[in-house]
Amino acid sequence: MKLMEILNINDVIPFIEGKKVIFVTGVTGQDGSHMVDYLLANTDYFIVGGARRLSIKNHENIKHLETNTRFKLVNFDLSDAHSISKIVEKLKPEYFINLAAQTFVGSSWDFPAQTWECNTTGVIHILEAIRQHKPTCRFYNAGSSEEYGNVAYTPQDENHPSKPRSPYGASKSAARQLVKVYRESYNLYAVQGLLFNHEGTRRGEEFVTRKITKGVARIKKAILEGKSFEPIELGNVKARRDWSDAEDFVDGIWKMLNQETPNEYVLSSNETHTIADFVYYAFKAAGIEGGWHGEAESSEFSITTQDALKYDPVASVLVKINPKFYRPAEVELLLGDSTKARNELKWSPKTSFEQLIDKMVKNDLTQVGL
Ligand code: NDP
Ligand code: GDR
Repeated sequence: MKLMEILNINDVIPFIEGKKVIFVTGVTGQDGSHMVDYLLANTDYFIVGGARRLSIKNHENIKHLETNTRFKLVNFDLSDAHSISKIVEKLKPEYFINLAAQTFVGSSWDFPAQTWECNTTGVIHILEAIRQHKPTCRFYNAGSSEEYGNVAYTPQDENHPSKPRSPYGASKSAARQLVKVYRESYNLYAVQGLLFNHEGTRRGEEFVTRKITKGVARIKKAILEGKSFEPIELGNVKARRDWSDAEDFVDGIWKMLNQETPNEYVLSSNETHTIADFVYYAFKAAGIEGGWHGEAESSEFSITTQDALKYDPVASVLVKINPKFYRPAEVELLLGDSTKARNELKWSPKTSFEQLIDKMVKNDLTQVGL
């Protein structure tokens, strides 16, 4: 794979002269890479993506953009106010879409200060840069249903109070207040969407959906090859999430950025499922019927079809619980109400829960050569 160069800001200038620019951060991640694809397909803007310089590049999600003449990468780190200011001053973007963050809720207890630095202080750096250098730039910051936390009512809409349960949720909640303060103080078009979980084939491997679909592919391959396999190990499978397809959400983000007045919107599927349900449908998508039995930490998911006859009871266990994946505090139930976005933005998700799982499992089966 040829590796895309990450340019310094001054080296990007010749490419954007006379062009209108959108700056997107987090482009090596799931949403950022889908956002770039969406903007290249649906707008005429030149897209500059912000990416960190790493010793070993992680450009898997954007490798298809290597030769695209409307896309360049620039060095970007949320923790560096000076370079963020320079980027806004030199690019003078029409839109700044911030999809970079410390995104893993589980890690936010291990790195609370770094989570705050990226997800909250980083947003102040961006807001200040926009205020000073390009106040007409429209700004999107990625907010999260994790801000709701220990929910007060169900389903959760834009009016639901902020009750975060993790340093991650708290960092996003504080960022929302900052975006609102800058919007009201300086009349900026600055919005933070309230996005429920969204997944897909570019999802990071430690998030539960991708961990499951990759595990399903690994186990399916082992079964087909007649080999033994280790079960997938999960934490709290009783938690409920409102899952959608990330590709549907980037359209909602773009619509939020293009209203007459800036406003906050929930994007969600308006359905909730347990992690245990996700496991069931993921194995089903790979042609493996299984069932849950046992309670709490001794729950197991094992093969229930006649395939099971080929295995001894231990070898037929597909998923088991490992308490190390439990979190210090859990968000037990998330269910969105995206009526406002559906009515005002004319947005709705296109991919169903089962279609999403099917797509992710098929992709991971292909990746293991099936
Ligand atoms: P990913 O984890 O897939 O991507 C995160 C991106 O942020 C990566 O490109 C990562 O770069 C980059 N990043 C992390 N730290 C820094 C930093 N210090 N400076 C610059 N870049 C950094 O996340 P998603 O695409 O899933 O999420 C996008 C946004 O949406 C995030 O803000 C997330 O919190 C939020 N969100 C996501 C939801 C979801 O379900 N996916 C739901 C609600 C909100 P690198 O590749 O170098 O690590
Ligand atoms: P979440 O996503 O915390 O909702 O944050 P994640 O997939 O990490 O967890 C979802 C739920 O699954 C439970 N779980 C496990 N989670 C992981 N990662 N690994 C496991 O083994 C496991 N077992 C059970 C978790 O406890 C949790 O209840 C995602 C991120 O994309 C955030 O950035 C975003 O803001 C929110 O979604 C909305």
